[in-house]
Amino acid sequence: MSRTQPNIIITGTPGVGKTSHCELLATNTGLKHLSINQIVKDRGCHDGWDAEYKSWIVDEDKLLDSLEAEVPTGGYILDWHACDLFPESWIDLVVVLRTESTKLYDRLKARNYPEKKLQENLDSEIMQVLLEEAREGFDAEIVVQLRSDEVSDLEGNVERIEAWIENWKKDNSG
Ligand code: DAT
Repeated sequence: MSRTQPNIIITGTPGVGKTSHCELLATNTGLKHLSINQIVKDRGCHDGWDAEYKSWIVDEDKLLDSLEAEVPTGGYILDWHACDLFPESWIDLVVVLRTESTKLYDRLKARNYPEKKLQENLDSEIMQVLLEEAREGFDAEIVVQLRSDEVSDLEGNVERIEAWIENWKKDNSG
């Protein structure tokens, strides 16, 4: 399906700043912020609650079925700590946010993450698991890695993505 507006995934380890980036980007561009966490919860795309990890056990088939009618039409910012389940044909840009581990530790600690979940997420960031997942799932030219250590990074990243969107629209008009 051809789109008049692009679809963008903003991904990365929990705490790197996905929500903050998506909200600012949605405000500045009018693209719609889709919090996949919220959708999983609101639309029941899960097999229950994992009490140890304090997170939903996602049913990926249900989730994709639920997104199929809206996302391929374009204009969405998908906000999630995974990206390889989304069909390549839906996606125009994958942004992987990265945060220095001591800063990420502080952000997750402030969220009262259980110790095991906190450590696993820190390891995942250090091992750049999400970056590898993005590179395996999508063409190298649509995957970008951006730093999200400081508030000024957030502002700069959003400006950069806005410029990318304008270019995409020019390249894909008519
Ligand atoms: P995520 O959606 O990836 O879990 P978030 O947007 O909720 O992350 O951000 C987690 C916390 O870190 C929140 O208190 C805002 C803060 N934060 C996010 N990006 C930041 C940045 N680039 N610089 C400083 N703080 C940031």
